[in-house]
Amino acid sequence: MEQLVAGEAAKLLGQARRVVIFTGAGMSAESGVPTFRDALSGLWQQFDAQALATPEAFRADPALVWGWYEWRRSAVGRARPNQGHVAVAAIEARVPNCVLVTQNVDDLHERAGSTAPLHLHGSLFAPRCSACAHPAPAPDGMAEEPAGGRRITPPRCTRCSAPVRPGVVWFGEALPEAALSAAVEAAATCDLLLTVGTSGLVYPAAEIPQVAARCGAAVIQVNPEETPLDHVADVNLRGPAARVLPALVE
Ligand code: BV8
Ligand code: ZN
Repeated sequence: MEQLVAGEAAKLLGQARRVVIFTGAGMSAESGVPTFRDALSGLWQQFDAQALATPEAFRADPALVWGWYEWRRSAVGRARPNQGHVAVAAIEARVPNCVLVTQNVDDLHERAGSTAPLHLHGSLFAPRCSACAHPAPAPDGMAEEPAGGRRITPPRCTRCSAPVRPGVVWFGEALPEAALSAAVEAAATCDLLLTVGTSGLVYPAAEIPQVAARCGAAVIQVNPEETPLDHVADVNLRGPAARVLPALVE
């Protein structure tokens, strides 16, 4: 059954002229980067990601939140793009009009050769001032994962000396307008959307595959687990991205 379904997906992909690839944290799981939920296993499990990934948490304890993001940034720095990221870049190179939209804040798509992913939730590599938004350099060196968690006092803005914050979109914050409208426009005009490694729980990003389906595109989902997007997808490929995606571009 699985072979048949993958063959159907590869055929749909081969016929598509305008493709959107929509990725979530599961895309980076096989690179050893914890997905959002399991970013809290071990060291951080006493925290709720949704509680840490908020402006309120940063205001209350900037060193705790900055330390968490520095730990995640160092995990990404030690990781390598997996075969799924490489397959995504191969699809982008092959399809005449292909837009990559990612919820991920890592740089693994770029390191696998994707040239212009739309980052709906920002990036671990674009810190900025929490007051005047002046861009700040991502500190070099890696915050190793020390036992028992680690507060790291955030650097100060060189322009107004307010604390520097991670360049990600926190819960309760608006997504970057340009990236979101470009992603919606691409989803509304594509003929196929490939959604990979997302639970489809976080809005408004989770709207993207639904916009594509409503506008008549074929939707293929790659995920080892069931998600709310099962009902949106025409083809559900039940498996990990680094195994399933390369088979689509053979
Ligand atoms: C907004 C950056 C309005 C930070 C992220 C109630 C209260 C408050 C808010 C809300 C509410 N109800 C709804 C909301 C809105 C809220 C929301 O959607 N909440 C959810 C939880 C219900 N959304 C927001 O707050 C957004 N902003 O609405 O603003 C507004 C408008 C105007 C003006 C002002 C305000 C902002 C949302 C962005 C949050 N930031 N990331 C950071 O990274 O720290 S989202 C974060 O969680 C990740 O980016 C990820 O996308 C998302 C989910 O995390 P995960 O579950 O890990 O990842 P994912 O969902 O992708 O799931 C992993 C999947 O991979 C699983 O399905 C798994 O099966 C699969 N998988 C595992 N291994 C593999 C695999 N797949 C393939 N291969 C594998 N090997
Ligand atoms: Zn500043």
